[in-house]
Amino acid sequence: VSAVDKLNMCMDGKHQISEPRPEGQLYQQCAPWKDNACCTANTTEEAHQDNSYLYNFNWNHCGIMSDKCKEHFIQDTCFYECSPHLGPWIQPASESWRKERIVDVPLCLEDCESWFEDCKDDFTCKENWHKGWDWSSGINRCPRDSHCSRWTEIFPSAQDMCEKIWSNSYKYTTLTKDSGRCMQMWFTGPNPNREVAEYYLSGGP
Ligand code: FOL
Repeated sequence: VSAVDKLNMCMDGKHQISEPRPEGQLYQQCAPWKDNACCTANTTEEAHQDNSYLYNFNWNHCGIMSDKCKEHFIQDTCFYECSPHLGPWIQPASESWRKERIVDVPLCLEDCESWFEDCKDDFTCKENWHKGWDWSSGINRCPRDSHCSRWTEIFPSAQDMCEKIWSNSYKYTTLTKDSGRCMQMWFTGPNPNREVAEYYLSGGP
């Protein structure tokens, strides 16, 4: 993949399309990606559902997840499924359900901190949400060797949460949105992440 393509490409995941394209009908929180996206309208509608067919993932594995917390997981799903500017961080994956993954995407401070703030009164039983669930009922439940704990017992800091929850998809940074050096999960208007990808492709810091 050339440097130019790396600026505008889709990862070979479970639901991403092969090439980014405009998709006018992206649902609610995923609408910011409508001008150029790796997701379909259907995927974005599913991203807003509990236990969606995307991964049959159960956010409510330790009681009902609060709406304010869930909003960030929906935004993370939009970012993960729709982003066309993740090229610099795409790596081969060893899971059965995807060929490629993202590693160490530098997430803007505000996005990680607000995610943690809005989830810190919720509960979970696992630090890594990619692996080790009990899937016997069709959706993920806490495995037998675990129990539901306060969010902050599992994730002592925003950094722990952002980095560990999806097996280092994200790297915690102290870079703020105005730096142009970190990726934004939450944005309005034109996608600010293209120039961030450009910066890291041209050598980075
Ligand atoms: N968001 C971000 N930012 N990065 C991601 O990598 C990401 N991945 C998902 C959703 N949002 C993301 C997908 N989530 C399983 C669990 C979670 C999941 C996808 C699949 C799952 O089936 N886990 C099995 C192991 C399957 C395997 O590795 O073959 C398990 O043991 O629980």
